[in-house]
Amino acid sequence: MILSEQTWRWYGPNDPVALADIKQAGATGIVTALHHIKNGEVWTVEEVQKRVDMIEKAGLTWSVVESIPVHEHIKTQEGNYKQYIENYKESIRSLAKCGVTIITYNFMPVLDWTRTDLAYTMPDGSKALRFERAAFMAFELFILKRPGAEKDYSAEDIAKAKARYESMSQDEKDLLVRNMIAGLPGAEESFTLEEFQAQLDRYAGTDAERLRSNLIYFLSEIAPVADEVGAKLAIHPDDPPYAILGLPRILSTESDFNKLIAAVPNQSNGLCFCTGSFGVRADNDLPNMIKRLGDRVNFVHLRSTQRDAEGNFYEANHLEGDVDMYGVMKGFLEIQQKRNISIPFRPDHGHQMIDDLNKKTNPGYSCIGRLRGLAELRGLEVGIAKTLYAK
Ligand code: DNO
Repeated sequence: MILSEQTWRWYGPNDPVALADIKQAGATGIVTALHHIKNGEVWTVEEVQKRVDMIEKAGLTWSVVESIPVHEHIKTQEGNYKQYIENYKESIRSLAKCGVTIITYNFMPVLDWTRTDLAYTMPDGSKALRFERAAFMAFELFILKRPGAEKDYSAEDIAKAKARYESMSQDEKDLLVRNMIAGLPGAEESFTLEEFQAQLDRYAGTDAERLRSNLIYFLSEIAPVADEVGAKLAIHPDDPPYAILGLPRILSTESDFNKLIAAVPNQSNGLCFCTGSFGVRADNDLPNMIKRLGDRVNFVHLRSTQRDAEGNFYEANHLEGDVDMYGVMKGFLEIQQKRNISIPFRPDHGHQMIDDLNKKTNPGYSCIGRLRGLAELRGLEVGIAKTLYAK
């Protein structure tokens, strides 16, 4: 019986959650990145090895990189993008030399994940991350004032956005701007409003097809290197999984991912199956998707969201919300038995709760909420595995 590898995201030495805490949470693998190295630069063997040693000293293993950021110029194929791709290859080689062979990345233009509210109070007093559509539209239409944005919305939406904008105090507006563009943890960039609009403008000539072909070019360059050194790539889906801010999005569904595999069938070309990102779309059938894509799943993020009819969603407890976590876990176990390997997962995000409510934490990445998530997921996994596979 093969069980998955329990991992935990750690933001490095400045993370308020220490490696020793992670050990107590019962995870064995660390998911991290060299956040101090500038986007686009090479991760040298020396820097990688230093981090490996730090993690191993705590009795843990560096299992997954999340992420080597993809430089914006690679996404739009401008400027020095060829050099940045060479640097990316070099980083993959350095990691593999130090035994770190699962590499997560994303190809979302400008922003990584996006939420409007980082402290949405749940009925039990814990705080969750939330995407509120009216607040998002208010930001886009009335704060950022993105040229042409009105064309993406109905008159009814615009009226809702206006009412929402008018209901906000200046402090609430400032907070919304910060939440949107000052960079959630893991996002490597943060901007002022002017810089942000300038970044969006860079995509004027890059529609979804163009972005996809730039991703395919990038993959066709790096996947052979990953194959050669025994590394596995894991692209993270779009979050939220649809186009926003007039930017193209190309990894929101199963068919988006299948297009990448058809174009770049290399063994190393794979997926980070994120139930929280994919799960925001009701048309993504997660338990069947994980089974069908199973041969290409190199890493898994487990979390659930709760949608409503307005297009809002918040992050639910791991076993609640819209995601059929039982079905996903069953599929996940099945693919591991079939492939005869243990695949890492991490409890993705968690509510800020209990003592963490009084601490400064990384939004979504406080300790206790993720500890709860991991404990629930671990129990679910063992329960299913013993029922199905124990002899
Ligand atoms: C958010 C994360 C993302 C993810 C990147 C992967 O919590 O899931 O920031 O790490 O998109 O490149």
